[in-house]
Amino acid sequence: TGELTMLRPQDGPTRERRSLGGLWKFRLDAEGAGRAEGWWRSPLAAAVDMPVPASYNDIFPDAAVRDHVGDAWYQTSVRVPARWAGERVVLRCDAATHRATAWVNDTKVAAHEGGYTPFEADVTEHLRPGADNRVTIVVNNELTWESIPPGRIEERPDGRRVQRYFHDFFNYAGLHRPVWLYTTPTAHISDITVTTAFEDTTGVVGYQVDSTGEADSVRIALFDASGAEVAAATGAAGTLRVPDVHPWAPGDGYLYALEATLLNTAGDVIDSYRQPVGVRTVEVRGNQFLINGTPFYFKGFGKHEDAAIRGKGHDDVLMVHDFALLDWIGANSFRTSHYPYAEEVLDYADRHGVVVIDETAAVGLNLNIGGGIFNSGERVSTFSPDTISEDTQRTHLQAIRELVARDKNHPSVVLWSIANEPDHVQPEARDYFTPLAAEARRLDPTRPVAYVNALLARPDQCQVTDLFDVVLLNRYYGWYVGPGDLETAETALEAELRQWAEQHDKPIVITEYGADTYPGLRSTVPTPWTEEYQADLLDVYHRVFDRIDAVVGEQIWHFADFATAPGVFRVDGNKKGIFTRERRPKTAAFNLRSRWRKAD
Ligand code: BDP
Repeated sequence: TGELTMLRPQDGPTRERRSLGGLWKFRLDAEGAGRAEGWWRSPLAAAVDMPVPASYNDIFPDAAVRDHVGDAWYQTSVRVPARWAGERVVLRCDAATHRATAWVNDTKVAAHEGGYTPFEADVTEHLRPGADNRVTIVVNNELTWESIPPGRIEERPDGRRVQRYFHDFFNYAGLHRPVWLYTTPTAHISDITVTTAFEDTTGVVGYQVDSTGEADSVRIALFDASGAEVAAATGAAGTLRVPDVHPWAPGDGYLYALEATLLNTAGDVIDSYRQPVGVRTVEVRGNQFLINGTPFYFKGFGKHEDAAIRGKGHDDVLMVHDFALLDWIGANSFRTSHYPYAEEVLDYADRHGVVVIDETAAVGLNLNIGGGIFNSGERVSTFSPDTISEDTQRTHLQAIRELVARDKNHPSVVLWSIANEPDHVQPEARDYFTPLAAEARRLDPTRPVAYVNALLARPDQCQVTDLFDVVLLNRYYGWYVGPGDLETAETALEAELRQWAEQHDKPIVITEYGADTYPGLRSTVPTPWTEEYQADLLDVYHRVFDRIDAVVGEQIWHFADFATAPGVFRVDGNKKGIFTRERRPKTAAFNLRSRWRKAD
């Protein structure tokens, strides 16, 4: 504890939030002039309006904005109430992709690496309550061998810099999630950690409250969903017992609220924070995945934060609609492929009993997928001092720390996925992943840890499976392997899954399988890209899954069509969605709905 504190801003008796959402001034800076010239020191010149939150790429009909590589400046002017004087004031950015530096007026207050986790800075000394203040954030979207995800920048003969990357979704950038100013008292609660267990029908809630500054005592109260107090305690760490507890369970997002109050010697309230708590357990036993001691079967999708125009910008409209579609189709879970999603999404999953596999942004750590680097046929070593190296590993470790620090209290999160389809065949993979898996376990002993295995590695070739608790497999028989031939796909898939089940006594979740499908394209005979082919392929996989006990989940690739970098394999993006990018169903959606909604 105390390593990274990421308590979400909230309103309360001792705290106040101000969202900085809206239109900011915006300016691209491919040459990097702004840092040298000190653009934060004055109103941003030659700026356009840019909505926050949103990706900036698709807002203008302009390839220079869409394909920009380098710095992009955001600036807003803000007045906060004069009564904020005397409070501690914090600037928090929920996500700036992929890295950012922030200034309040003339002072640099924060710098952060990683595009999908929050950062914040105490700006009490720099923000003048009641007056005008400039908040400037420069966001940089470059992907390198040291970033997570990795990438490399190529220079064209005309001097243009082009970003290349090894993952299959568009490199959207910008201020993707809310930016906040918020207050806390000077002495304040800085972090809360909650763990939950059962003793028969009693819920056991372990808690730890970290605080900074002078405070005499901590009072804890736990309220049920009706607001009735069901348990209380004093002290910064301890255990609460809830007789006849209402568990959090898939499909039943029951939440308690743990209220932590800091008190001074006179018994006055100094700070107060409410942390939602779902009482549930997660356990891997043999080849089963147990939630609250009951075998759980994952039904759902790999998703993306992706939509027309706004790109990866968080949007409550889209979020609620996507969850409604998950419910409509009978899904009970999803994976946050391939990066941590907005905290709003996890809150929603908590409240609605949707199960989440929570993934870091470590995607594309494999230089030999798709015929070598950028289909050149060139074989490269993924792990080397010049490619994925100790520097990458250091960034990756930090990404895991930030993910766990941010998401540890979400009952919906049942499994950490620390990477998607890394190179796990080269022997160096073991050295690379051993410390990462160990750190994830050290940070959170309450959840299993996994990584996602790509189609190239059979169980006897993979170097790292034994480091993890659950086998997550992405498989594309009938698509990348043997397109059009579903008979062979069925035999090959079954043979491989049986091999996994024999060699590892672990639960298997198929975290990707599917087929690109152009909506409206139909055929009477098996034809890749048609709606029928997608539906038939999924049926084949489902028949196989149903025959293998160790398979405890199916998450289709993908929930909805999404944007990618251009390529001959992509038709205006990846079309493996069961829904189009506008969230219209393809034929397979109805088959899935009847499979997933029928009583278990
Ligand atoms: C898998 C990746 C995923 C891709 C998918 C595909 O994990 O990000 O979008 O393939 O090719 O290898 O559709």
